[in-house]
Amino acid sequence: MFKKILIANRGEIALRIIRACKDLGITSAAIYSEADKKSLHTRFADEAHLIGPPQSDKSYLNKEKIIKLAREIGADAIHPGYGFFSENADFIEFVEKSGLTFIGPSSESVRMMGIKTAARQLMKENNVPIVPGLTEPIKSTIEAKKFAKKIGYPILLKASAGGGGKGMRKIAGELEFDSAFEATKREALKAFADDSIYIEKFIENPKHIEVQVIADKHGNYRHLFERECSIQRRHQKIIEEAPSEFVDDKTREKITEAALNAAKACNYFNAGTIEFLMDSDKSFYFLEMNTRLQVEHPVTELISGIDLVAEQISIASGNKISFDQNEVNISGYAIECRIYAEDSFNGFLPSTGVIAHYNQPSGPDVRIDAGCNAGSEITMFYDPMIAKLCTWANSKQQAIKKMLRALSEFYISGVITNIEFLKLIIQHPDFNNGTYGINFIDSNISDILSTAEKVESDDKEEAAAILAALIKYESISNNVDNSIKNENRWGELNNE
Ligand code: MV4
Repeated sequence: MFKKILIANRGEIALRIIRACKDLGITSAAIYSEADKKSLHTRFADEAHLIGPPQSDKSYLNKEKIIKLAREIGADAIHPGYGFFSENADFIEFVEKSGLTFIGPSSESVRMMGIKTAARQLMKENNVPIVPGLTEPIKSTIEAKKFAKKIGYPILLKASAGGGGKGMRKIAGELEFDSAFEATKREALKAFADDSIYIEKFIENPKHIEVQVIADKHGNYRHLFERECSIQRRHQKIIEEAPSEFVDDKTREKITEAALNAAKACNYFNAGTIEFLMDSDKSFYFLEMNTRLQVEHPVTELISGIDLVAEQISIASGNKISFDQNEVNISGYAIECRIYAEDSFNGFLPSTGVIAHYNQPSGPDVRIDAGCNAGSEITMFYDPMIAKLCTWANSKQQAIKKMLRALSEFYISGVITNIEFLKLIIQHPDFNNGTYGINFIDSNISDILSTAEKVESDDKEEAAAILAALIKYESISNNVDNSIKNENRWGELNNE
């Protein structure tokens, strides 16, 4: 096992990795930028090393400096977390050549999954269903138009080197083809320095279902079931669940088998996720593979009882996976809400500033992964996620109830958060029914925002009525009325 791990990340995920290191008896070494001198990850790690200025490219993305530091401090391995270097094949290769261990897949596996057309071809050859479409970049627009007609409009043009929503364009019919083709090519060249594009059939409002896999360096592969990640806005996930109530046992059997085939096809080791689109008839199609630990991994940990980060570290050091497939079962239901510093009711504008007060929920079946507390600053330099709040219960309905309870216990001042917006989403009838696809937020935004206005005006009326009642009451007695109905009284308690 490793003696010391350098954590090439910040925020909540750096803390998550520090905790796993402590549990395993491994020394944790944090790196931090000048903006993170007082951050939790800097304080909680066994040791912390200043890496550079606040800008990511000068600190958390300074490849040479990070590897040099790892050598100097005698680290045996580097954990990249998510984002930053986690899926950068050049960085991984650099780590491999330096003699250190990268806690993640090989640079080769990451490269194989990086080019979408090649990944689709590989999946096709390995019994993983792909969205109908091309597995090679378009060479001739005449041929491409013939192909589009054959599979039927609408279609999507996608950048071969793309992913995560960039370099993608919908075409409703042949008339739009030429201009869309040129525009997507330009975009792809600009974003990925590669103008190869290909065609997929457009799937209307599918679900986004992903499967967690894990593999060791001895050829053992396991899956840890699926996550439902359809509640998103502009490719930013907001709420994730495990398992998906939409996935029945038969479909689960098929989709997890497909995911294992995908991992085997690229000789994968460590933790990874296979993303699928799922149609209303439960047919599913490979979308892409995320060759890293994901933000939403806690919901999988909650339903499986497996510590994914500890397992990642153990596998990277050469151990076999610690469990058999038949030893893991789905236990209960978990939901994750991402708490962002943003003004959801005002164009989702990011909200920067210093967090003045911070109280986080706790109690039975609540898990918090937070990177901030009182005094932390939300800056433009990094992701505005404040915390991940998960609840666990025997059923989705109970998990939602616990989530509402927990969300109401949050008290954050100094920055605006999306907590009220999250409460509205989880109370929406469609969220409760499970009948939603990736368009859920966009399609229901006016509905959700108007509910917020209604709640607010009800509150005002109610507040006025309570005040009137109080005045009347106080004129008779000096007793303090403790019966004010207010689900969050932090403001009062802090005399704000
Ligand atoms: C699609 C699609 C519909 N049909 N492909 C967006 C991100 C990129 N990874 C793939 N994406 C999509 N590909 C076909 N053939 C719809 C999306 C999509 C999406 C997918 C997953 C999660 C959120 C999404 C939001 C918008 C569009």
